[in-house]
Amino acid sequence: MYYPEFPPDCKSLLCKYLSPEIYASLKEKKTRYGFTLEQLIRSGVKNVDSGIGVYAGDEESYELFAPLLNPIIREYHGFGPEDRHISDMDPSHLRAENPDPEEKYILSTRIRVGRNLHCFPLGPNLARRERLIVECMVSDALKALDGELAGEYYPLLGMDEATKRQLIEDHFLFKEGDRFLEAAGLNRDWPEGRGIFHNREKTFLVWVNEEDELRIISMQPGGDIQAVFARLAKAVEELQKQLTFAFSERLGYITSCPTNLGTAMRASVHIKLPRLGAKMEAFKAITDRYDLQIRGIHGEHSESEGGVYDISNKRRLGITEVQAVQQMADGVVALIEAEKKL
Ligand code: ADP
Ligand code: DAR
Repeated sequence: MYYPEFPPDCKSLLCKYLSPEIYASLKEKKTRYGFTLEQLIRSGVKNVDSGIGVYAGDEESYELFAPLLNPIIREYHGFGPEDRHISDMDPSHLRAENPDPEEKYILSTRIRVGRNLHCFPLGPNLARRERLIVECMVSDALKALDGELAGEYYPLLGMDEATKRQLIEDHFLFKEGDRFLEAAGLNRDWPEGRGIFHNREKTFLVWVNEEDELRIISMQPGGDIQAVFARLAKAVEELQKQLTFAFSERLGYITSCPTNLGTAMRASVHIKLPRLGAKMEAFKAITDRYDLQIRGIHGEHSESEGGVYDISNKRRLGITEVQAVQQMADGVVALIEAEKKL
């Protein structure tokens, strides 16, 4: 293994922080689950247009490869090695009235958290058998849920193409892993061991073995952010009775990509803002003020369509779940006010 060659215009945090000295100090190291530096950086070495470029293979990666990962975490989250994550998923601490009760702007609200099983490797380092055991444990825990959360688990293996395409088009199911996830080893043995659980109304869903071992999702049409968060908090509380999630006092919930550490939460709305969309400078001034991301309506690397944007929290680590949702809700109020003025 040799020090990777990055092109001069490489902008990933990997090429910014992987100095030859850090590379030399880490290149022979291996975690208890056998994960190496070469595996950690493979995605960013193969995809030099990555934003970050690394995916962890287990909880231990974040300590063993800290000389590389801590500067990346500091730059992305503004979170230093001495900082400690605090979690708060108590819905009574959230003040998020529906910003759009007449449903003129907000098409839908979605809040998700990533989770991985304690004592298992993360996705990039899961052996085939381990991934099937994770699928079995998680789907068993999901089948035990009752009331509003009760539903069915649908393995991706054997799912007919039309159903899969419709679920993706309707924003319920994940797309097959992109080249970044491919290079990280997250698409190995695809589609075996992957699947989606959802209740009848498709307001509570869980992705199994996509980028993380669980993506726990609460979503519904309209802007009732409070109800979406309350459902998610209840679901996580119920699942935590049956499953132990990878969690660190320092970094919060452990995820394969460092951008998802801490709350591992994305709280988003799909919102119609055609006038603001024609004034991107003003649009970005508001989203910057509330630390929000503007994205397309089919998730990462997608475009907005028909003046509809995906607005979500940018920060996930060093703020609590309630603060992340509060920031998104307050930002959406400001965006709707600005759209009305235009
Ligand atoms: P994640 O951040 O959980 O990886 P993405 O942001 O990539 O998820 O989006 C995954 C899917 O969820 C995409 O189809 C996206 O359109 C959909 N999605 C995200 N936010 C919303 C929302 N507020 N309403 C409906 N669908 C959404
Ligand atoms: N393409 C990778 C992913 C960064 C964040 N998105 C995730 N984790 N889905 C990159 O390094 O740009």
